[in-house]
Amino acid sequence: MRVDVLTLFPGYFDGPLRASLLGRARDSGLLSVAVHDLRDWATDRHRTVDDVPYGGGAGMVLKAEPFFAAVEGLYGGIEQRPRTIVLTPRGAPLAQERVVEFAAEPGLPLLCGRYEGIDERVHAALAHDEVSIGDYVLAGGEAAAAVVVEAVTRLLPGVMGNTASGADESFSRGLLEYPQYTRPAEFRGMRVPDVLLSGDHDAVDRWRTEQAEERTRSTRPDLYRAWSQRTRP
Ligand code: 6GU
Repeated sequence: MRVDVLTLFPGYFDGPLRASLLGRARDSGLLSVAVHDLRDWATDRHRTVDDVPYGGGAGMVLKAEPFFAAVEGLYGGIEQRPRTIVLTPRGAPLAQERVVEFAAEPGLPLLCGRYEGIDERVHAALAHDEVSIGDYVLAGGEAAAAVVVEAVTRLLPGVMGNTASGADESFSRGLLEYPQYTRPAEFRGMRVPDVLLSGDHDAVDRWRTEQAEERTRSTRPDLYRAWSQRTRP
């Protein structure tokens, strides 16, 4: 998988792309990420990438030209670009279903906006997907782009062995994870539930399902409603 990040803050990605899973995926050649400074495609002496909004109002808007020039430069033309993602608070909230689709693409251009916005013609002519990572305000799309890269990378064949699949299934099953424990059986007065020490695998499965349901019901009523409607129509 080839990822191209377009950003005003390339330095933002130095840490996340080297650490842990992403660092290993890149070292082994399963993932290649190139982080590009949008200013490299500005054409004036001051390398300007933003301008005042037509119609007035606060803040600056990222210009269309550098994004188009970058995509043309990187892929040899707009038409040849892979599935292109714009990271923006107006996008659809990222969910695992979409991550699975992204992971099947040969390449992903990730276009990072600033909060005030990007010229609409970038959205209209370049974006296949508009992605947000939640209902809160970030200064720009960089953190969201890092989230997309990490979520996608752990699904790439060879990156995680088979340790991903189990946990992913339980998420796509529509429930949050059940509680996990490891040794010791008692820690500072807190005991591991007896059922987990019982060796009764059916009882363990029942307990885990109950716990997952209860946890989902109390912290994610939206997921819980969808889950109960799916299994009990
Ligand atoms: Cl993708 N960008 C910004 N600026 N804020 C966000 C976001 C993205 N997703 C959630 N909040």
